[in-house]
Parts: sequence; structure tokens; C-alpha cells
Amino acid sequence: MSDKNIKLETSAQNTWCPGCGNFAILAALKGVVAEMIKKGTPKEEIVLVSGIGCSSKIIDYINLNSFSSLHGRPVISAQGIKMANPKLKVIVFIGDGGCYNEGIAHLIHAAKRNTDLTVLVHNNRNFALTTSQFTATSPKGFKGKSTPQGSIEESFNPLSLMFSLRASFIARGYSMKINHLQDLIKKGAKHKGFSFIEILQPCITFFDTTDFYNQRVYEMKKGDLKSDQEIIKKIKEWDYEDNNSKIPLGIFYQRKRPVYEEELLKK
Ligand SMILES: Cc1ncc(C[n+]2csc(CCOP(=O)(O)OP(=O)(O)O)c2C)c(N)n1
Ligand code: SF4
Repeated sequence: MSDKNIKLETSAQNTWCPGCGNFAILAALKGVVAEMIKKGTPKEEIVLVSGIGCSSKIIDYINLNSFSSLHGRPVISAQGIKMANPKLKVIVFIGDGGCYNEGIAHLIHAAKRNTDLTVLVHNNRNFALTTSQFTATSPKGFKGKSTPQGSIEESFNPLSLMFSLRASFIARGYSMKINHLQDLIKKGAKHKGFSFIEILQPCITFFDTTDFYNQRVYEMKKGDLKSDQEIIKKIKEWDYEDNNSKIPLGIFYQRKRPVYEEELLKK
């Protein structure tokens, strides 16, 4: 099948702000999906799951089977879908608020279980759809609607959390590096087991981090990280409150582990 025959557009009106990082994530996703379909994955076996948020609108803009869950609940909803029909390729889209605030318990357990999901976190470091409140990854001092004088909480490093749970694929991309991001999504979707891809996604309207990231991000060399110590050091190179360090992008960790649904079916 040629790319021309793969119709992924929908008629939904796009309501993202012009310049939003979500456009690049959508473009990267379309590239990955078109290639998957071209290489033989039946279109109807790809399922997208989202929640509520600017990020979650992505499922309206791509013509695939999808499920829209409650805010913070896409990871657990996706697990249910995957357990009911393990042959489906299930991809989750979630904002940092939904993922690291409301839904963090689901993220932890899905990573620990190694459910075969690909989770894309659109991390714009604020609750954007509700016009900007601080989230668990907003920097300390973040001024939003709920913290007009600046947030007093420090943010945390989600990749450290994922590594402590031995999430079987851990990566970080950046929406302004679209080819690199597309490659990460492709590899994450191919990975059998839980793949976690954090995407640095500037929110042009409420928290424009574009210059901040442009000055700091760099792509890691492939296969650079061997030992746990090297991986931890690289994950902690940028610890979210640190404005002085560089920000590595790429795959930090990948390994094979028994997949939850398969183990369950053996019982
Ligand atoms: C349990 C629950 N809490 C709060 C809300 C209100 N709410 C809807 S969207 C949203 C913000 C979404 O932020 P995020 O998940 O970071 O995604 P973004 O819009 O930034 O992509 C909030 C707080 C809700 N719908 N449900
Ligand atoms: S509010 Fe921010 S995240 Fe939402 S569409 Fe606008 S720029 Fe994008």
C-alpha cells in the first residue's frame, strides 16, 4: 500500500493554538502509523487512547480507532483494552497533569507490570486545557492560575521513577526535533512491553519553553549507556529544577521482560 492510500486525516476542526508543540507530535505519529500500516499492521488493530487535555485532542485528528477516557485514566483504560484483546497495538496520549498528577498510580503499576503499551506523555509542564495550573513537573516558582505567587513545590524527574520500576523502554523526545521524535515513537511502538516516551512539548500560550529547550537539548549517541550507573547518571543529567545542565534526548533504557497480558493468559 502506498502512503497516498493511507488516509489518516479527519474532518475535526483543530483547536490547538497556532505553534503548539502538539502539532509536531501529531505529524510524527502520523509518520509512524503510516509506516506501520504500510508494513502490514492492519489499520483496525491500532488503537489510540487518550484522556482529557490539549494533548488528548490528538485522537480527534487522526483517523484510527480510539477511546477517550477520563482525565488521568488513559493508561489504565488502555490496559483494559490490551488485556481484552492482546493483539491490538495500543498507544496512549496523556498530558503531564493527567499522567503525573491524577493518573500517576496507573503509570506506576503499568510500568511495573510491563503491560504492552506505548505511552506518550505530552509534557508541557502545566495543566494547559484548563488555562494553566502547576503540575508535578512544573518548575518551582511556576506562576499559573492556581499559584499566582509561584509554586512552592519542586518538580520531579519522571524518567528516574520509570527506571526505578524497570519500565522496559524509557525515552525522551522533543516536539521541535520531529524526525528524532518520530524515530523514538517508532521504536517505542515496536518494543514489546511498556514503552514510556516523555515528550518535551512547549505550550506556546501558557508556558513557552522553546528557547529554554533549544539551548539545552542534545541527542544522545545510540547505544552509549551500558551500566545502571551510566543510565542513572544520564537520566539525572537534567533533573527538571536544574537550569544550567544540558538535556539529553533519546533512549535511556530498553530491555526484554515478561509481558503482563501474556503471563496472565498462561494462568
Ligand atoms: C479528575 C479530574 N480533574 C481535573 C479535571 C479538569 N481538567 C480537565 S483537562 C485538565 C488539564 C489537563 O492538563 P494535562 O493533563 O497536563 O494536559 P494538557 O491540557 O496540558 O495537554 C484539567 C485539570 C478533570 N476533567 N478531571
Ligand atoms: S494551551 Fe498550550 S498545550 Fe494547549 S493548545 Fe494552546 S499551546 Fe497547545
